[in-house]
Amino acid sequence: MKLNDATFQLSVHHLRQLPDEDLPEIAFAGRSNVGKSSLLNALFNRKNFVKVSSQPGKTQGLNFFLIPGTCHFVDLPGYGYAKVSKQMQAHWGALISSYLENRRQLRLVVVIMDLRHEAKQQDRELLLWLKQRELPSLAVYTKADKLSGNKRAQMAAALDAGHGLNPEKRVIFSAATKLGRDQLLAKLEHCLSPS
Ligand SMILES: Nc1nc2c(ncn2[C@@H]2O[C@H](COP(=O)(O)OP(=O)(O)OP(=O)(O)O)[C@@H](O)[C@H]2O)c(=O)[nH]1
Ligand SMILES: [Mg+2]
Repeated sequence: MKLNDATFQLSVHHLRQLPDEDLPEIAFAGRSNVGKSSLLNALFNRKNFVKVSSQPGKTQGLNFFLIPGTCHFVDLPGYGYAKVSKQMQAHWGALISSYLENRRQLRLVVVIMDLRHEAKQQDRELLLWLKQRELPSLAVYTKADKLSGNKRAQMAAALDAGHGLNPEKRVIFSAATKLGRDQLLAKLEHCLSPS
């Protein structure tokens, strides 16, 4: 995957703005502020290419990044941020769910969680919702740099149990140290390869 050639393509706020190319898409979802945009920067090996903020609710709209000839990465707005108005939350929710539900090009939804937190209801609901729709998902436990080795293994096991995930189906990651980057890229490439 030629990540060095990646470019930002567009930010989608309405379904009619979705690109009509046939390229496969990989979407990155998760709670607000969990580190979705930082994970993309780590994959692209670039700082601040995707806008990151310590304030939740930074990413608005569905941001499409083009990896020429290969795929689109789609950075989704985070869910579960209470300070965004109910109306905005409803609009985002509707936009994201209709995108996930109807998008023919979608190959994989990467569901990003904070390794320091216990299994959250919203993540569980998203994973279940994806499973019911037979949409492939991959869990990533990020911010691993914030925990010691022992604690990492302990929290990862708790998240696996909380979400009923096989350790084969998730990656422990850090955008700060790039831990797990190669493993994650291998899994993304695998899902794009024709079966
Ligand atoms: N130490 C550490 N900090 C991280 C990591 N990933 C993200 N952060 C920090 O977490 C905060 C949120 O990161 P973002 O990448 O903007 O999170 P997001 O999920 O895209 O947030 P929204 O777009 O608001 O939903 C920023 O302050 C990042 O620097 C990580 O792996 N390690
Ligand atoms: Mg973001």
